Amino acid sequence: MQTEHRSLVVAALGIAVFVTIASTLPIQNSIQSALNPKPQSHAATTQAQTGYGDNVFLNYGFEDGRTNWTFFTDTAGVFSIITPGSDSDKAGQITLSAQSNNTQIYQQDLLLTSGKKYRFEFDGRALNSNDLNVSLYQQTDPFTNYGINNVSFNLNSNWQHFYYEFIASPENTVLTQARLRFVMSTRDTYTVDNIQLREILKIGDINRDGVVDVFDLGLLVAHYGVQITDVSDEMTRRCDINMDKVVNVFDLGLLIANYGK
Ligand SMILES: [Ca+2]
Ligand SMILES: [Ca+2]
Ligand SMILES: [Ca+2]
Repeated sequence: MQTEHRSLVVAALGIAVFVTIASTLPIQNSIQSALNPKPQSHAATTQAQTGYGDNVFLNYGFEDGRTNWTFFTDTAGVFSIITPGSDSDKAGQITLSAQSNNTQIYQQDLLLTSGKKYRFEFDGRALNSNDLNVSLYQQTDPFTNYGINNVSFNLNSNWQHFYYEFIASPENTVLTQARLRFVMSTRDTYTVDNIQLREILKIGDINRDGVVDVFDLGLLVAHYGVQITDVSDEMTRRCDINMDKVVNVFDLGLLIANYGK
């Protein structure tokens, strides 16, 4: 086992050196363009992309009104459908007219597979720039967290696109009863649209073009050794394939294991 691991590291580093050299050659331009990630366009969020599975949410953009979404408030709050949405006809809006300890919209019966990597995304805004907190958990007792644990998203009065990537947990379980909820507590008007949760299909496909190849390796090498912090950009985060907060040999090993796929 130890020997196998060492061999992998040696092989990985060999390829890393190759890519470092290759990046000084004409291929540099291609690697550079891959380094400039495509903007988080709204168009990209409304259709399946290569390298992603299907969106697990139904009525993800509120075009069917409130269908599939459940609203709860312990105070004076209203869930309504407004128009226009961020890039479509409709969006979901929660108007909270008092401080609340428990106001939420959620969708449940979401199907996930533990150990798989997922990307959660949505468009959001809040008139007075308050936070939305998101959790993904088992909808029944014991309410096990499935990978998004009360994560705060800082909304402001303009539409912004947010995302969060995670590995569904716990291990070795089919998560048939997942619920994702948005929780809001401060008096404000919150609007959300294009809510997505999709499996990232190809481990190591850092630039998300559907194949794991030299361009992904180039990106990983370019970010090699970088620690992931709250301010890290998306591409740096993607290079940390195993999500242990540093781009290192383990990420390289995962990429190489999937190389050419
Ligand atoms: Ca919409
Ligand atoms: Ca790729
Ligand atoms: Ca890592």
